[in-house]
Amino acid sequence: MKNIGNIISASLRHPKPEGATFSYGTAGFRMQADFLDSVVYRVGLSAALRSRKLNGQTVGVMITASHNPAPDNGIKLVDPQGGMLEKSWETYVTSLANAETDEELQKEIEKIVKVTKIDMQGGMNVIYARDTRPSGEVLAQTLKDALDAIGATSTDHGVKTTPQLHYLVRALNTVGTVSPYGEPTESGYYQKLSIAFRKLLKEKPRGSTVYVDCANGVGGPKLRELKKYLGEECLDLVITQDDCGADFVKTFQKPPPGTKLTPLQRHASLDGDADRIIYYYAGQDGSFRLLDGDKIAGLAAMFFQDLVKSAGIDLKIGIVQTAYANGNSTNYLTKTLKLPVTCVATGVKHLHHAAQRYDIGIYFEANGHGTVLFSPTALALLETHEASSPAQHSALESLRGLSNLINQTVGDALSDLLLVEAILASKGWGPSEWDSAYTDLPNRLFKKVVKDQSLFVTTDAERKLVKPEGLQEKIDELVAKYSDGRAFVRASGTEDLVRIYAEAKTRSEADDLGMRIMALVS
Ligand code: NG1
Repeated sequence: MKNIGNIISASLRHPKPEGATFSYGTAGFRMQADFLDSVVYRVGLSAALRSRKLNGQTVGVMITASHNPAPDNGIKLVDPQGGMLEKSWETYVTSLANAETDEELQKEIEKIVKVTKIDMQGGMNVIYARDTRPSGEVLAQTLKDALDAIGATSTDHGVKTTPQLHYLVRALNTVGTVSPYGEPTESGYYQKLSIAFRKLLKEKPRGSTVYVDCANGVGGPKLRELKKYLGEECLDLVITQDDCGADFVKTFQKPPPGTKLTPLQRHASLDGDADRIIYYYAGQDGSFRLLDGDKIAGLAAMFFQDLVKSAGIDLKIGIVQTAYANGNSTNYLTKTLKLPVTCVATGVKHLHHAAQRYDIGIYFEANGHGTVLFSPTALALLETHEASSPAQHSALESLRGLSNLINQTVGDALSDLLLVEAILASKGWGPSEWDSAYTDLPNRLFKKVVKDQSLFVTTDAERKLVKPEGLQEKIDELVAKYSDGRAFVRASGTEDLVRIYAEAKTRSEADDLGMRIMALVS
């Protein structure tokens, strides 16, 4: 390989911490930023190789640790259609990250080129961006070092939300094709979303007020930018930068400290890189109400089902959830709406993949990561179907608008915010009407640090433990004692610990079940 000398000599500036083991998990590589330098360098090399493998199509690299604490950072790859990196390549990236010496690094690169049959003659194109973490700038420089050394053409897109980078990758790779995704710029992204939103709001331009906490992250400045394109007559966004964000609100089931909730006023919280959102509000009685990813999925499912019916078209709608979905949300989707629900392992890549099997695939994790995917068949039908009544015409127009409004590459807090607001405006609903579809079963989510999380092996979309032996039986015995009891234990893919989830008919039962299972885990 002609640049191998450059690659190895630049690698000397980015040595791997001795003995460290890295793995490309559900969110790419994520850890304390101080340990990331060599990983970032090698991810840069991987991105260039991936681009070369795909004939020079643009590959994306995002530097972010989402909701993790500020001293952490992370890095992940985006494939040319804007989705997550193809599974088989996670192994290659991991092997590069773990090469102990520069000789090993060279061998691993040559192995990848050989095994994946890469023709190294030709261009490599990579774009990258980062969130607002202080460590991002230096890591971006390391990435550039790798891309220069291997001879890739690269563009630094500076600070972006994760979904914006996914958008840019897809938009760049579809310029001049039959289905261009949008103008490949940040303003192209805002234009696409705001035009679709304004169209959807056609008869009801006066939007409501939403207080959006942007978790002190990149969502803040980007939402402010989007607000300029939307115009206040469409939606009155009050943007705040609390330190907590979606994860805090979801985990502790309370508003960010210092946030006062006025009854029926809606609030939303994003996470650090703006790829997830949850809503919440205070009921008439002042009690805190969470409208999480499950509630968003339910709202979207109900709305899409109505629109497809009104449009008189035949499209299969399905929902994808994980084991963390509230039991009553699954009941609502399957029993009230009578729609198919698939349960998959945690991590958006699993949900995204499963959602692609439907014409309209709605996927949300309970914590607010998610989006709605339209299959090529669905998009073609929406394009060509001729309405035979004004009602059909209006439903078709709404579906077309939604297909542009919703980020098709990955869950996107900004796009999901507009999706929720478009549905609420269309129905004339506030948060309590939305919330009334079903009542969540009380639930608790615990974390426990254990000696070795790899000893916890699951099956059945992570709902059952296969190992440690005998533990699942003990969990089953406990669960059977609680009405509407459900619980599971799994190793986190993003932190070195085990998560314990429990739900039951009453708050005290859910707490009790969760605590008892906590005591079983070591
Ligand atoms: P892990 O750490 O594997 O549980 C967490 C979230 C996922 C997802 C990933 C980031 C929970 C229970 N888990 O995964 O839903 O958001 O981080 O991709 O919220």
